[in-house]
Amino acid sequence: MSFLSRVKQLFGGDKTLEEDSPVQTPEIAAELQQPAVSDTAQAVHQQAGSTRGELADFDILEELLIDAGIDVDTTMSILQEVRKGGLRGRPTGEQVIERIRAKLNSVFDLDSALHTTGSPAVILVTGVNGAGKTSSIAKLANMLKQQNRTVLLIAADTFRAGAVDQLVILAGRVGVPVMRSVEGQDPSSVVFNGLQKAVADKVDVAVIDTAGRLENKKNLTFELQKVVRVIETKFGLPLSETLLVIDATTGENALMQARAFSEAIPISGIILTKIDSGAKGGSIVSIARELHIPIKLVCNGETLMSIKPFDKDDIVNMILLSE
Ligand SMILES: Nc1nc2c(ncn2[C@@H]2O[C@H](COP(=O)(O)OP(=O)(O)OP(=O)(O)O)[C@@H](O)[C@H]2O)c(=O)[nH]1
Ligand SMILES: [Mg+2]
Repeated sequence: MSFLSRVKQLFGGDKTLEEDSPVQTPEIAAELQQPAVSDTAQAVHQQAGSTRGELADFDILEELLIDAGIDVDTTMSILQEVRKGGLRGRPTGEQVIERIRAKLNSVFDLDSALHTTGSPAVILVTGVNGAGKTSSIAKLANMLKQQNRTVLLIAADTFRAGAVDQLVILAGRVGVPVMRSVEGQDPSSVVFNGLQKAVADKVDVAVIDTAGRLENKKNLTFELQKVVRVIETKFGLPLSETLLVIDATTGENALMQARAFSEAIPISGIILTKIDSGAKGGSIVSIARELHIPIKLVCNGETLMSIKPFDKDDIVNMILLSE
C-alpha cells in the first residue's frame, strides 16, 4: 500500500472537509478512492488500541514519513504544518496529504533550470559507482541533440576498465563525438584535450564523464578538484553545471553522498536516476532541504529517451505514491 493510501486510511475520508477540495492528479484521486486495506498502518492502529486518537495517529504519520525516507527534521516540520491550526477539528486524509504536498513543494522550490550557455557550455557529471553517470550523459546528449545543440562527450573516467568503451558505444548510438582516453590517464589531461577540441570545433556543450569512487574519497576529491581547476583556471571556462548523479533507490545514503561530493566541489544540481525502479525518493527531500541542491534532470528508464527536466509534481507524487 502506498504512503498516500496509508495516510488516507489513518485520517479517513473527507467527511470533515471544510476548505476547498485539494487539487489532485487522477492517479492520486484513484488511490484516494481505494478502500482501506488491512496492512501495517491498520495493524499499528489496532495495536494503538485504547490510545487511538489524534496523538496516536500523528505518531503513526511520523513513522510513515520516516519510513518513506524523509529525514527526521523534515518530518518534524511536516508534522508541525499538518497539525497547525486553521481547520476545525481533526484534518481529513486529503487535508493531511495536501499539507504534506505543500511542504514538499516548498522544499523543492529551487532553481531547477539546466544551464547550458557558454562557448562551449561545460557540464561535469559526477557520482558514485553505478549511479547512472554514463547512461545519463548519453541521455542528456540525446536531449541536447534534439534541441539542435552540438555536443562533445569527454571520457574522463580513466579509472574503470571498459568505461571509455561504454561511453563510446553510447555516443555512437546518439550520434555525438567523444574525446577518448586510455585507462590510467590523468582525467584532467583528457578534460583539457577535450575542451581544446570543443572550442576548436565550436561545439555548444561539452559533457564530462568521471569515475565514481566514493570509497577512495581522498583521491576522488583530489581528482575532481583538479578537473575543476583545469576547466576554470587553466582553461578559463566557467562550469555551466556540475551535476551529481543520485540513484533514487539509494535511501538515506544519498544524503551522505551529496554531502561528500559537495564538500569536494560545488554541486549545482542533481540528476536523479532509476525513478522507475520502485524508489521511495524521500532522501532527495533531505538533500534539497539541507544542501539546497536542486534536481535538474530525472531519468526513468534505460532508453536514450528516458530523461526529462525536473518536475516538482512528478517527484512529490513519486514520494507520496511510494510503497
Ligand atoms: N532502470 C533504470 N536503470 C538505469 C537508469 N539509469 C541508469 N541505469 C542503469 O544503471 C546501471 C549503471 O549505469 P551507468 O551509467 O553505467 O552508471 P555509472 O555511474 O556510469 O557507473 P560507473 O561508471 O561504474 O561509476 C546501468 O545498467 C544502467 O542501464 C534509470 O533511470 N533507470
Ligand atoms: Mg560510468
